[in-house]
Amino acid sequence: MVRGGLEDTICAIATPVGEGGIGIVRLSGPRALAVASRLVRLRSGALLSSIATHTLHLADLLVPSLGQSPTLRVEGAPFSSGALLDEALVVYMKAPRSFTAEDVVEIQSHGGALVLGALCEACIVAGARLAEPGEFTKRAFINGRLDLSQAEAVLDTIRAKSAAGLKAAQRQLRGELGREVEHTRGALLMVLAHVEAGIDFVEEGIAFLQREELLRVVGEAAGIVQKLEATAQQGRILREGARVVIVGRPNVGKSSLMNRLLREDRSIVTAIPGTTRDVIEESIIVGGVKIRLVDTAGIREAIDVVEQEGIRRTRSAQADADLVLIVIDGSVPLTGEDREFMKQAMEGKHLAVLNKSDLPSRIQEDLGALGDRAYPVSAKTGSGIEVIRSAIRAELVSAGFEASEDVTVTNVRHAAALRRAADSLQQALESVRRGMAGEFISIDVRAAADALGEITGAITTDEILERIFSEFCIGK
Ligand SMILES: Nc1nc2c(ncn2[C@@H]2O[C@H](COP(=O)(O)OP(=O)(O)OP(=O)(O)O)[C@@H](O)[C@H]2O)c(=O)[nH]1
Ligand SMILES: [Mg+2]
Repeated sequence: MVRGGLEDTICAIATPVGEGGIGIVRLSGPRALAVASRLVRLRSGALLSSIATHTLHLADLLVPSLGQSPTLRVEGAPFSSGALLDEALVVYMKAPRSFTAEDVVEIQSHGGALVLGALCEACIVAGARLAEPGEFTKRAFINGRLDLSQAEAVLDTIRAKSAAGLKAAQRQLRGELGREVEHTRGALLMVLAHVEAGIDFVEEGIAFLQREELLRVVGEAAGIVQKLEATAQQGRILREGARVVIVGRPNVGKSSLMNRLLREDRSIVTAIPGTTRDVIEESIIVGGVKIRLVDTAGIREAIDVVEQEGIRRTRSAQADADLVLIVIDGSVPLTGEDREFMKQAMEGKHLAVLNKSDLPSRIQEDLGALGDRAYPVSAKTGSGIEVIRSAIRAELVSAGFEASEDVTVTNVRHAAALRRAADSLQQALESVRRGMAGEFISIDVRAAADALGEITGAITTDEILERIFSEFCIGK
């Protein structure tokens, strides 16, 4: 990992652009105090270098001696050496007790864009360099103050759009995710050491780790990883909403159900099978959860090209649904198409809706596994719709989740790494069960440990760091 650049002292405006009562310019790096000393004159007359760490001091900010460099220009207007820029409060935070774990000086001046811009310029003249996006947080990570998941939580905290999102980011910022992941990775590395020792000594026939013990430790790790991964899905649904797709054969009342749930006539309803030919999407809030409801074309042997395309879209919508509502017309006997549907949809998360309950039921047969999860409704009269609403919500957000204080994974990168770790651990468990050689087991355990290491940054590449920190803005 490139640790270069740390010898530079960086500066940036740390507060948002625009007018504010105060604005902050932050300096971090080995020369933070020296740079600040060139523009800060304490009102007390003391030297900046003599103040106690973490104490606040009133000061005048002066344009530093410009030497050979051209005049400092603020919006075209020249400021010469020694000119007064503003008055400010200045705080020095001695390494390592600062956000970056380096020497930090924060200058709190008035919050105008011009003042802050000039102040930043003055810091650069005095020897600092403008920070790159996310560079302060990156330094905190490189200096070991934060693990990578915590660094990302800084960004999530800044960007949080909902109370649930903020809560999750704060837990991650406290390092809870990092600790759980590192603990699991540690267990896997222990397994790895044993298994690899076993490989080396296989001739002597020494079993370094009993098979049962191996299954137990790897199984436990797999359980933790899966649990974390599950929270990622829940977290995403709470933050971004869920996609609920309505499917069923033509004319069963999909569009009518959609309109009922939306409480508006969004989708066209007619008695002609094959009315809906495209995917129709609309958002609703159900019990505080945002839902993107999707009405689709009924699936049957398509009559024309338009319908074929509609059906293709139905299938793709169904494939990336968080929940599928299978609509069945209860007023006519089940058809082969209905059964086909039920079979497919049951592979993922689904609810069965027995529509047209205002008409006499003609479904005599057993609905199979759908039976106890089939909700009778009438899209025509509205009966049963509220039950469907709460069932949808209950399917999407498990009861214990919102109340729980457990670690929640909210970051897409973390979720992807957990997915990979979970897959590798399943693979490893399979190999152990089948009595495969240690080499095979260790490959997968290693892959899982590495995937977990990416979350905390224990294992990481410059490319990953680059991508993560470039999402930050300058000053963070
Ligand atoms: N009696 C009764 N009729 C209904 C009910 N729901 C829908 N219908 C009727 O069934 C017919 C088809 O309704 P749609 O909502 O267009 O059905 P769809 O599944 O969207 O049909 P396609 O878009 O063609 O796939 C219409 O004539 C509706 O009035 C219901 O609950 N009871
Ligand atoms: Mg329709």
